[in-house]
Amino acid sequence: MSEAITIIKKEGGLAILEINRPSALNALNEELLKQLHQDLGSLEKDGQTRVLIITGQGKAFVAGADIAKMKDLGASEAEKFSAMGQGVFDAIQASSIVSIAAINGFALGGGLELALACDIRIGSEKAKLGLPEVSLGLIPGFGGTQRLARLIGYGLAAELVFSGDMIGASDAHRIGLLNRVVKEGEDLIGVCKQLAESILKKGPEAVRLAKKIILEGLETNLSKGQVLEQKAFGSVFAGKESKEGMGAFLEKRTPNFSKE
Ligand code: CO8
Repeated sequence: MSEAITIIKKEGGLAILEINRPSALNALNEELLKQLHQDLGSLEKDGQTRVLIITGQGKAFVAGADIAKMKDLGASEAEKFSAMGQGVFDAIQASSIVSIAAINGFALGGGLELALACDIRIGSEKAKLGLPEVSLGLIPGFGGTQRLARLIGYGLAAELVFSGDMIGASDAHRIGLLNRVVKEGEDLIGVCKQLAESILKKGPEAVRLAKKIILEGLETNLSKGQVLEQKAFGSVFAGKESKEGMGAFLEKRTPNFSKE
């Protein structure tokens, strides 16, 4: 039997998804993209998973879209492939599940674009990040031209996209592409799990709503974003979670959000 291209481990509200195509440095072909979409759908459906860590098997997180599979595409097929990949990554970003990219090695091209669609990026010291598409006569096609500039600003995104250069973890951290760098010898997944546990202890509805509002706010101007926040802020008062959270603080006890 052939090995699964993604492996999912569930631990309570946390799921760890490992991309398992190490012989091609986890390069994304159509099958793998479809599998990722399907995995996300099942995790959303189970109603249990609230944080998802995505990582790669072997020395790469994901080394990009599968170049061998792209080489003979025509223009309209390439456009479709771009739309398909964007659709999968949009679904990850829009999901109520908080996603953490645990970048264990190369995150290049489509691999960096996958990481950019995650809410949080934590890299090992060995991580190498970049959008090398121009070296192949291509441009990023899974959201990279859009998400990178939104995350780190136009000038830095322009340098990375136009040069196609890879950068190391400490530079990626310095420019805000990585939230944190985990030193060699330390456990990358362990660090990601600690963060996940911290998120899992908080009000699930509050976290879900905060994610939604931050993302919606990025698509609009400040005053409209503030209105979105006001409405969401009001709506949390209608739920039991805020009563439990504030009540627990005043009663000097740990909140129990699971009873909601
Ligand atoms: N696609 C297909 N196969 C790959 C890819 C890839 N992106 N990356 C690595 N591989 C394969 C290699 O061909 C090799 O296979 P084999 O053993 O059969 O020869 C195997 O993985 C191991 O790779 P290397 O021997 O090259 O390993 P090294 O450690 O020497 O080098 C690198 C590692 C530097 C990461 C190198 O593999 C590399 O440069 N890879 C390509 C990186 C790249 O250019 N990525 C961007 C791809 S384009 C893209 O992602 C566009 C996304 C948007 C698509 C929009 C749709 C139209």
